[in-house]
Amino acid sequence: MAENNDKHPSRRAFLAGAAAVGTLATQSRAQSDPAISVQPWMQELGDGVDAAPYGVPSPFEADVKRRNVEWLTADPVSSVNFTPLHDLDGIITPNGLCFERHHSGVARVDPAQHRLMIHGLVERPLVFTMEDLKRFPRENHVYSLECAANSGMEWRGAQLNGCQFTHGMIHNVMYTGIPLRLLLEEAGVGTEGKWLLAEGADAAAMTRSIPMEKALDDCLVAFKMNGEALRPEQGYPLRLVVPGWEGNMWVKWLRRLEVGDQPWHHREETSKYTDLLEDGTARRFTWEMDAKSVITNPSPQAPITHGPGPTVLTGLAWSGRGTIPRVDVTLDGGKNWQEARIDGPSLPKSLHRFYFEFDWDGSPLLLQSRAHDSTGYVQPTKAELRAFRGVNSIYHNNGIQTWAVAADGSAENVEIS
Ligand SMILES: Nc1nc2c(c(=O)[nH]1)N[C@H]1C(S)=C(S)[C@@H](COP(=O)(O)O)O[C@H]1N2
Ligand SMILES: [Mo]
Repeated sequence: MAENNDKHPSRRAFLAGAAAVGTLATQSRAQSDPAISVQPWMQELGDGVDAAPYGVPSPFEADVKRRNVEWLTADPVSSVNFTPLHDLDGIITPNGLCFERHHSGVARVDPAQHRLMIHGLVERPLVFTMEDLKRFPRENHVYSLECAANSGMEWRGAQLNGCQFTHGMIHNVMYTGIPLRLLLEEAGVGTEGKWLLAEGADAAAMTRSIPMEKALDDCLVAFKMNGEALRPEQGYPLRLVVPGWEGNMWVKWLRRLEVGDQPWHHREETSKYTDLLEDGTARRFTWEMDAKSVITNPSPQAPITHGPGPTVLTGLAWSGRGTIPRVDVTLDGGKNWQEARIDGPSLPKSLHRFYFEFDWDGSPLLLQSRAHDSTGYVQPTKAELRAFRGVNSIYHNNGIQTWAVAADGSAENVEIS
């Protein structure tokens, strides 16, 4: 395949290739493709307005859906499903496709009966209704939520065949919410208030300790996602948004915030979401999500079906510490790296979309992507990660992913480094 060193080699190659598409396939279609004739849908009227007062995707897109891996968990009420990253483009995850992770199912909360309590080491314990909350100034921010267990099944080697399953515990949403700082100030947080316990109104009453510095920095108490009310699966009517930090801390169905002077050391920050190292000690409070990326097309669920010639490679990159100024891509398992083209908004702690257009010669490929974040951190190989972390971890796997593409265009999850 073509390799050269100018800054956007892929673009020139692609434009040359685009002409080839024009002369071969698309031109012969102009002579003989029966599908250019008048189709049934041109010969009858379609549905009127209001056929679907809340719109749904085309029936031809029925395969675009969240999926779970049945053997992973014993029961769907304490389980996870995965965002179909290979079917999406741009950076925003549609609400109905955001992966779900519940410890005790989706709480059925009546917003009129929902309350948010702030208590503990505060001057004035407060209880807010949803109506009260909507009188505070709001902000809109796009943030990605990644479960710390994303790619966890891949620690010891390649396992699940598809980026939906290896990387799909992530979604990227525009939240509308109230800065948590404003609510804490309203309650009067003094200097002795160093930690915050957030609790959900689900049957698990899931709780996490959050340092006050973060709570006062960029956390939101959100009630809308991508413009509409939070979906029940995502914490309707209220969820905590903890930008850049592991998904577990983003407490859904948020009902209680207790201010304290030390962390609570509950289940989700002790036996779960800590990383056991080779020497028997465990890393704790690994809140910030490290920079990571994945190629979403081609990938095992999205093989190359058009044969050799112009090919669009695309993927996602993100960092819990800032933006992604650069993504590198290799077609040959890391021998040669080229810079991908980042397209669309580059927002801190949000997904970034990258593209790499190339002329596929039909030979087998080993595809990888490597993210650089705005702090200068570079996404490690799996070997580099294991050298530091061993093989006992489940959480915080941000190693470089490899897809092997065969000559027939099919793709498979493999590990080479
Ligand atoms: N109340 C409550 N909040 C919760 C959970 C939960 O089970 N109950 N799951 C957590 C975990 S482990 C993750 S990764 C994210 C998942 O958010 P999502 O379901 O919107 O994808 O929510 C977090 N917040
Ligand atoms: Mo999670």
